[in-house]
Amino acid sequence: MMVLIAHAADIHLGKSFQRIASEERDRDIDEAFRQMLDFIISEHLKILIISGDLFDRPRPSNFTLASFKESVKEFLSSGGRIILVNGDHDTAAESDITATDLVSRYLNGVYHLRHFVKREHELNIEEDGVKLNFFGLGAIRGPRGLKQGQEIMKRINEIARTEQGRNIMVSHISIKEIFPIAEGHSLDSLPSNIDYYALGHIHRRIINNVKDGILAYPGSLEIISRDEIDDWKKKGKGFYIVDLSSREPLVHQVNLDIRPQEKFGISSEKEVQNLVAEVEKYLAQLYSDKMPVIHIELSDEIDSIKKALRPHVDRWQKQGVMTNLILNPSKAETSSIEYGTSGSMNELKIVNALVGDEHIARLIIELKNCLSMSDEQQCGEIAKEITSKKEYWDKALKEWPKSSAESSTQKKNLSEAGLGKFMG
Ligand SMILES: [Mn+2]
Repeated sequence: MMVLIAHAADIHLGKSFQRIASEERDRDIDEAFRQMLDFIISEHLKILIISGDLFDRPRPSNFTLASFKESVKEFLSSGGRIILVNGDHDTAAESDITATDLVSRYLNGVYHLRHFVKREHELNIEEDGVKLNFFGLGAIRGPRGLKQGQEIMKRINEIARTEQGRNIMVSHISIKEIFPIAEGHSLDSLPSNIDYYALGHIHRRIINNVKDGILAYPGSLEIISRDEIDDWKKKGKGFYIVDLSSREPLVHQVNLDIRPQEKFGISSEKEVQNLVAEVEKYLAQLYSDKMPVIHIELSDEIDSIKKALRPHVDRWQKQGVMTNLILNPSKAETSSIEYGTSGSMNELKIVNALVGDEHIARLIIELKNCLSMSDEQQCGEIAKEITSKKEYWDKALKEWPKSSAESSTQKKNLSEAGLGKFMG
């Protein structure tokens, strides 16, 4: 007899790829999710773990919620169960209930573990005579997140020790040793007596032996950021099927058929013909029934390159290729690989480079995080603090009118050239 469960993470339902500005591209996430569920149903699996970031926002649109319900209908009605924790993307302010709470309240078979220790009354799962114990640790926002996470993991450690069967920790956290540029927990601080650490947050695929168990990040289900293209080429995108029949879990990687993506770079007008040839070669060799997304990074001579590229970009678009021109990628481009929950060093660096004041930069990041959690009162306080820095604003306002006038002319030229739509 086999004890098999599916494990996915970082699905980001409802994500809109603003830069590509195509409804078809936005639908890819839903399609990947459905592809996964079809596979799980055809393999007769009954348990799907989602380790956070099921939704891209704490308040997804009604359309996204309805589409989720439609996607999981067949799996749930055939006796399937979905076990969730919140990720940093679908965590709301304390005062609000999250979309994951909503779907677990109103859909039978969906369980939201929250930060928790064990709920026998809700989750008494036995597969082929093996008891499965699920322990949850969702994303915790704010500066105390790591510390609270440590406390929850200590409790998990104590309870897991006394359990029979298989212990599965479902969590949305970053691990320092695996992803050093973000703040995270150390491998050492993870609870012991766990057979399978079902993790989410890092969008790459990782499988490691840790303590007495296996730690696994299935990675994001689709390519969420272009930083993930290299990992997708090496390891694919999709989810895991985990065999818990024996004490040592066996992890099988399942790859989904997703839209191909490729990155190109150019820094001089002289390289345009080369670049066009390179792109044409890539398109000709592509083996996929989906048209690709191509990202082109322009790092210098931007205006002249844009102009020279325009007819080619138009032609590719007409063929159905989705293009994303990135201007000055090193200067202003933020990366959507997941960072720590209280803002990352990279994010701070980027905002600081724009505003030239680290304290203001920290406040702006805090305000951004606050607004995405929809806690209006707290956001108001942060906004007040930002606007009260009189010295900074006096200086900044003297310097700003010039640069904002420049950028509005640039915008106008872009839309006249018809290129605006590629740069959304
Ligand atoms: Mn994520």
